[in-house]
Amino acid sequence: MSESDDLDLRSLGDDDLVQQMHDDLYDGLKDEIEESVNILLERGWTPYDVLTKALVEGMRIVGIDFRDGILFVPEVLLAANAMKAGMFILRPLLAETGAPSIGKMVIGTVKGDIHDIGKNLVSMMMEGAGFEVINIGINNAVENYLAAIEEHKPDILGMSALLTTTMPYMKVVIEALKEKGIRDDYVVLVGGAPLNEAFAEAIGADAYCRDAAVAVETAKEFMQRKHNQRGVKGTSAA
Ligand code: B1M
Repeated sequence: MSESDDLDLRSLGDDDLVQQMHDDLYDGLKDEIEESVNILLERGWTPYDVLTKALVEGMRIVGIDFRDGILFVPEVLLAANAMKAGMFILRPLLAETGAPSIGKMVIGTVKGDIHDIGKNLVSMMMEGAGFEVINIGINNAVENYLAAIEEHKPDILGMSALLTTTMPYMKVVIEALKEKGIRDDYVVLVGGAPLNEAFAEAIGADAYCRDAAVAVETAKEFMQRKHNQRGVKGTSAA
């Protein structure tokens, strides 16, 4: 039995509750995370603050102890499950802008990689910003990306990789786009903890996105440029 079983989460002040959520995430306590997310929302917290201050920060702590060999895969899986349960509640709230779609993105984690929390977070934030997002999941081979862009005709292709061993696969996908002569039809954005700008440039992506907020801003900038280009073309043709 965990400490949280006999703890009345509602009796905690906001700071203590957020602290407790970090502990509950660490312990993989899905029900407690769901309850706490709902409590914070009832108290008027924005979905974005619940996501970043309680869930993402909690997962950051899990990541440090995973790296240091204090937590192991089964425990991290439980933490990830709890995180996802919290995200599940927040997703529709973040997406609730009612705004017309400002662009379309296909996003997936690359082949050999099953990490999906960050990618899902990016999806949620993009939806919240008014993008239509087609999330093709994890472990995607080139063929999956090609099939998805063929079917959905997005403006943006997003790729995620969390492992140093899988990040080179992004280049494989970009090369495949080049071979098909369709590279320039899409804005390619990449992200994931081990990446950086230099890597994105080296593989021929359009931009590296450090986190979900940067992904949204970057995507918006590219969409703006696209609209401006259209505007210029429209003017000269007229
Ligand atoms: Co894994 N894992 N893991 N893991 N795991 C890491 C990545 C690691 C850094 C942990 C560590 O050692 N410190 C390490 C990689 C080391 C390396 O490559 N150098 C690692 C390892 C080694 C492994 C295994 C090999 C472990 C093993 O089996 N021995 C294995 C590999 C499995 C595989 O993929 N083939 C493995 C497995 C797992 C779990 C299944 C247990 C679980 C994943 C569960 C899931 O995702 N459903 C897991 C987790 C949870 C992690 C850590 C702890 C947390 C990742 C996470 O969710 N972060 C991670 C440690 C870490 O990153 N500090 C680790 C929270 C998330 C919000 O952040 O994903 O970075 P992040 O996403 C951010 C940005 O990066 C960016 O925006 C997001 C939101 O702000 N972003 C994008 C991400 N994708 C983007 C795409 C975009 C734009 C921005 O497109 C436009």
